[in-house]
Amino acid sequence: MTTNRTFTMLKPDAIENGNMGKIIDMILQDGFTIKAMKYTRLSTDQAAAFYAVHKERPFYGELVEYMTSGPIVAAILEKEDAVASFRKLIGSTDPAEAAEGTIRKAYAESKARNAVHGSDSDENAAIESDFHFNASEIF
Ligand code: FUP
Repeated sequence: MTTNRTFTMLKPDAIENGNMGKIIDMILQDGFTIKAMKYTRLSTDQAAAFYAVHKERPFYGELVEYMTSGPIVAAILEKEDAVASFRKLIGSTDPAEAAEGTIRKAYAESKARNAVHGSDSDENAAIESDFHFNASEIF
């Protein structure tokens, strides 16, 4: 079953490079509405838990270190077929492979510093949203 919500984070490189506003604008222009949004910084425990699925991958340590290196923006987004639609908008993990017009094509630096996260399934979108937001923070 597909739902109409997904979860995103604008990663430390996006904030550091001053691309926060431009990326949020691309998201809104693509037809998403914002259900929840938070400017925050992940602790090492939070980042390790969020990326636990990648624990065995060689880049896990660096990924956790990078994701805690500066503030991020976490958000819940709504649109029809949100997960697939947002994955299309952000583009491939590797910016060298990301299609023209995608957020990663425009703003990602590398596979690690790739500007934005997008949930890869409805199930993970719900888990990741719950990880960052209480029911009272979602509108
Ligand atoms: P994506 O779903 O497109 O964010 O990509 P993956 O699930 O494959 O990877 C999760 C995160 O791991 C990426 F956002 C960035 C990081 N990563 C690396 O740091 N190096 C890699 O070679 C691949 C992924």
